[in-house]
Amino acid sequence: MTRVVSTSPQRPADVVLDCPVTSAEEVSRTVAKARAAHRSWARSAVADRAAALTAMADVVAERRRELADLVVREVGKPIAEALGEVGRTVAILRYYAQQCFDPVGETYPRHDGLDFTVRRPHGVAGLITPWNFPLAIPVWKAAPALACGNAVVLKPAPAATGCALRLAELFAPHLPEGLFAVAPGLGDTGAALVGFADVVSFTGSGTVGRRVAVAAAERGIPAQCEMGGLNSSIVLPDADLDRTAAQIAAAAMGFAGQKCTATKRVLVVGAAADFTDALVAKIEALGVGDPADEGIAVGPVIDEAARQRVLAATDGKVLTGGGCPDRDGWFASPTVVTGLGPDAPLNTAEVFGPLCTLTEVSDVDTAVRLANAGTYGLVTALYGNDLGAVLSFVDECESGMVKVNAPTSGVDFHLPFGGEKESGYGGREQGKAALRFYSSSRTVQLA
Ligand code: UN1
Repeated sequence: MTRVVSTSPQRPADVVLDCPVTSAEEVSRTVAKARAAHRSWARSAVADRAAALTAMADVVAERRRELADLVVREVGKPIAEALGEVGRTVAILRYYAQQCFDPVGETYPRHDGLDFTVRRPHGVAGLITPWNFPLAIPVWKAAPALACGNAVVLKPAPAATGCALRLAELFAPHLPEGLFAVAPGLGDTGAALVGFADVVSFTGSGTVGRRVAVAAAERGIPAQCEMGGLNSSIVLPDADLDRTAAQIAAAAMGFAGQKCTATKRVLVVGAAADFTDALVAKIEALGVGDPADEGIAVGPVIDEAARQRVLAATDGKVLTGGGCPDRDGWFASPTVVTGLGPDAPLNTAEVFGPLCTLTEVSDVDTAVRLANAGTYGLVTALYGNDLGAVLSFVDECESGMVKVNAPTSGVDFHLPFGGEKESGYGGREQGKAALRFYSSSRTVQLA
């Protein structure tokens, strides 16, 4: 029988979790139980829902170190970022606890009656999540779903299933039975979940995301898919060299570049020599090694296949990196390459790893055109102080999120998150946008 096995990327012999996959029949039963739990949850007082989300926040905060250590062990995220992720998870839960009290709906008064809208939960939210934010992504989907009165069935990425099961254990005492369930598994389990849930939210690859969207459309249920990026950072001649290089180094290489928001293309307007030297120096100064050690910014990639993909994709003139550091585990060296045309594979498809391209371009319009080229549209950053260039960039850029003098990676949970084109489908996540996604509007007319 196929099993879900997750191992530590820095110590591949360390098996973090080994459990059976959830069969389609089990998924069906779990969803049915969740739907029953949702019915009374949807009728509960908003104060009770807020209290449950607050208790979930408190338990994550109490277990901060334990959870961060598990993230480090299971997915190889450097400890500083893992602690940051736990903090973000707590903040998301508190934010949606607060949102429970917000007014919803519209009123249309009439002298002889009243028309208004209310929002209703969908039922069971099927969540399919990646391994790279093993706490924050499940929670930024689950918290608004629960706040709206839905139940949740979570199918985590196999490589991060240990984190998901631990979250479920910690949440269990604070939620009605069956309201938050985890269905460990591979693709078949995810497909079964899309087949039974009432609303689906997915983060992962474009190939799977498109399948999820089609399957959801066939069932007539709402779906939201976040599917990666090939994010550019554009550097204008007047950008603060040191600060910009430091931010791009972290955005490209932090957590070994394994974020859908990571910078994959650096577009330098004008002569690139000084900026290139500064960027290479910042990247070479990043600590590479055991993600459990403080001060390490770049740990391993998730598995051997990911490392092989990084090595195979390395192309062009290598400015720094190339190859692997001499250590056990799935390490690849932080790598910057240059001299590649806009249609080269590395400038057109996302490689999840510590690898980015650098290209010198003559002017800002060309940079924005290159950033817009291709099928992705998640996040683009511009570094510089020319207000006219900034405003035209904000206007012309074809991505869901635009950053000015700020890194492509790193998101604020109270702001809408999501991409254009093949990066995102079905609307934004997080913030108030998520509350709209996890509920539907009902129009009421009182004559
Ligand atoms: C971040 O940049 O902090 O899967 C979050 C991802 C994104 C989340 C990025 N959905 O990498």
